Amino acid sequence: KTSHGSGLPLQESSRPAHESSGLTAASSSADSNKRYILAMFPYPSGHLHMGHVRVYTLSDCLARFHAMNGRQVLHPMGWDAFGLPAENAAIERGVAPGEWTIKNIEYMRKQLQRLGMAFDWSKEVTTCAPDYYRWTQWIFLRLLKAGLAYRKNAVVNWDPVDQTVLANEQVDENGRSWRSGAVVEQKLLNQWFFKISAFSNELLEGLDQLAWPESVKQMQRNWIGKSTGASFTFRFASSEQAPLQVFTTRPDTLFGVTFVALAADHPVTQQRLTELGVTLAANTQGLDLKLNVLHPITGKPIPVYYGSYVLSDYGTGAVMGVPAHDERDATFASAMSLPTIPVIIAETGTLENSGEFTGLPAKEAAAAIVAKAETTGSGSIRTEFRLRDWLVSRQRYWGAPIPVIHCPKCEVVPVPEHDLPVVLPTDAKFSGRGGSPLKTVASWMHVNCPSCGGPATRDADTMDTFVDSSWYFARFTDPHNTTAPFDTEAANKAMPTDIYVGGVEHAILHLLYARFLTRFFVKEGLLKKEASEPFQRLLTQGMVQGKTFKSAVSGKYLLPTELDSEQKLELQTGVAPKVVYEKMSKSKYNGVDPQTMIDRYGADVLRIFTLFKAPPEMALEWDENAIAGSRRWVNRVIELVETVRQVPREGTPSSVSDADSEVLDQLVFTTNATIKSITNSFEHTFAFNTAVSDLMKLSNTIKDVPARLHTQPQYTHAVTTVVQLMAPIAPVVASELFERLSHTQQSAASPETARDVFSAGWPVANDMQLKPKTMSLVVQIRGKVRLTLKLPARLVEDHSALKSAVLADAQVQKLLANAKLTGSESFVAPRGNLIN
Ligand code: ANZ
Ligand code: ZN
Repeated sequence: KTSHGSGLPLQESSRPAHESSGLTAASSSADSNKRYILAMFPYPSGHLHMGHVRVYTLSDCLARFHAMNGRQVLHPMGWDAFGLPAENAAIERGVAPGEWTIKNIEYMRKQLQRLGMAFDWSKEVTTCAPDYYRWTQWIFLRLLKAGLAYRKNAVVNWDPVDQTVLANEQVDENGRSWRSGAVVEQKLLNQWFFKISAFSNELLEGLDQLAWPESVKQMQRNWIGKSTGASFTFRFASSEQAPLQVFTTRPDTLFGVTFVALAADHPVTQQRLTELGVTLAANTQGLDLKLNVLHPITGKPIPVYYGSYVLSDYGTGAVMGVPAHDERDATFASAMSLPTIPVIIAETGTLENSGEFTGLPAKEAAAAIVAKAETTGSGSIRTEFRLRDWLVSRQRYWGAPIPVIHCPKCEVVPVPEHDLPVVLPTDAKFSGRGGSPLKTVASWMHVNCPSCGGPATRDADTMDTFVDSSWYFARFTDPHNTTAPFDTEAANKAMPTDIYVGGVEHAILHLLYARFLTRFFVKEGLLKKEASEPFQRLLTQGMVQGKTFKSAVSGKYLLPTELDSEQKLELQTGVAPKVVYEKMSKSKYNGVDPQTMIDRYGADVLRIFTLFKAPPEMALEWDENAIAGSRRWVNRVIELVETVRQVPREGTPSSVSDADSEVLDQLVFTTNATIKSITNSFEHTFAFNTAVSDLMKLSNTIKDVPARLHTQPQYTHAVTTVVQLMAPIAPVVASELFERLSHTQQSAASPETARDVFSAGWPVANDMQLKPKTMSLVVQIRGKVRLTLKLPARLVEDHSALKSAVLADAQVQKLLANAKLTGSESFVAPRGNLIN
């Protein structure tokens, strides 16, 4: 079947691989038997890239493995279909974003099918479809009702070229937009936020129980950023004005405070600027606000400043300045000519200049100072989180419209649930400038207020596409529900996902947002508590890197046409180029198109190579020359199957010699050991690269079995096992070969019991046969290898019996004829253990 692109001389298989996987033929419906295997769904950019091939090969292998083990597998696929590129295509080429997206989806779906991916396409979801984003909007309204969606004026990163708000992580360290490269400006806009900060602690503590890479958990912890410290109250000396609260992680330095600094939008800053009649310039580092507050313990007057280094949305937007022990405070103090009071002696770590606390070790002093302040109501222990609320408004067209209406009388009015979805109009104008394109569609913008019936307008912004991808895994459990985002019972059965496979670039935001919405669902009673963490186990696949050639002379990236035919020399200079592996990109001429690879080698070989070349978490250096090895292995397995098919069909196995039975014992041992190790790789370690190499080794062992033994059941069992074990990795080849085997009498794959390789089940290792019956013992005498003895393997456990057996051997006795044994001779057993 050419559509599988296996490129191998195989007969047509009766069923396409993605249908014959048996993924729906689960043997039990017990919850513990379910496996929800999810790969991060792709953005439909146009065609698959190598990263997609890698991630979906991983999830597909896992899904097929678990299905073969009789588990109820959910392995769905969908499309993260809203987002900027569709809109840019509209701007640049005048194609409607919806049309562009659908066309890409059609093409990429075909590509995935050609790769032999066993996705359950009946569960496909597309986030830009109204029947999906209807529920994204519904979730927005639930958050709004729960007080977890709110609007506020916020300083946002504004890309003056793309005319859009950027997330912090879309601004590089030089303050430029990741996309347009423009210098990002600060702008004040009224925006919608999701109150993820209300879940800071839960999101932090939930990490501990997860089987995720430690590095990813640490990134999340840092992002959430828990700080423990204290809050102190600095009262105003002269007025009844509300006192200043500061947050500090260093209460031990309280006696070293020489000023308090406030953020620009702190109410006290704003009020004083008005009173003083001054405005802040963008480069004002600090300003004396000509106010004093009182030290919470000593009552000493402390001056209050505006400080540009104080963040408005962290802690209380106010800092107690301790120039002696904090660098930023020191810089500020020297710029403002403020004094410095050292309070901790560097050598001893004890306090000085700190009244009754002088002499205490800093740690003790911190607790004592907070306790003292507590007695006068001017301080307490406090925890702060760095995690900011999630800004979800986007001044973009291709996203889920924010389902609220702005009424001059009633203000913000939620769109009534029965009016959902708020469908995107198809006649928006795209210029790429001037804010939200939805504003250009007057007929869509103007509506009657659902509350008072008067004239009102829709919210012209759409939601961040991260909202769409923060709940798709729940929708997959019940994708066609028209009355709810998902049925609670259905979701409770399938959730949480057991294995989530995806790129480490989503280690922070996507995973955090998804964890947040999941916890919200639990809070709303839409999901059971046990599903609070949506992703139990995370497998982050490494990047696929391309081979780049850099000129050793100019340092420029070289095109293949700039190299000689063997890619050894740069044509122009005659000098060997530098070869490095780097992230695939157009500018580096190192991209590899999966489609070309499928056409050239077939999907199965591509899958095998992807798994074999590197452990899943590591970078994969794409080297087309190395693919030949994977192809050779597939051909070898085909040959092995032929050896089984060609044996005469009649006759019971004739009796075998001792030497032959030893070969068969060894074969049985290797077969069982391979089942065991591959099962372990698939189930626990995800070491797919070693799984493939173990299978290659077993194939080699089988190849060495002499032809006279090809009729033996141990032989056909070994060959059949290779085919079964390779099925999750190379489904098309395995299906075909299994079918061929089932037509031979000797095969363990009896046609009555097994329809195809995927319903035949996963091979089970026979523990009894996991130990070889015989072993090879290398005998050295005075450091020289003299001979190899075959002895019963059980002797390994009985050293003195082993020694006697060796000494009893006729050849050994001959060799030792003239020797006098001292009793300290060494015996080297098969696995290297030394026996004296
Ligand atoms: C006094 C002090 C003395 C501080 C010292 C540090 C060292 P983390 O660990 O990140 O939580 N701070 C508090 N609010 C701030 C704001 N809105 N903008 C800028 N800085 C702020 O940092 C907590 C520390 O950062 C606090 O502890 C405070 O300075 C400062 F030797 O208080 B510290
Ligand atoms: Zn109204």
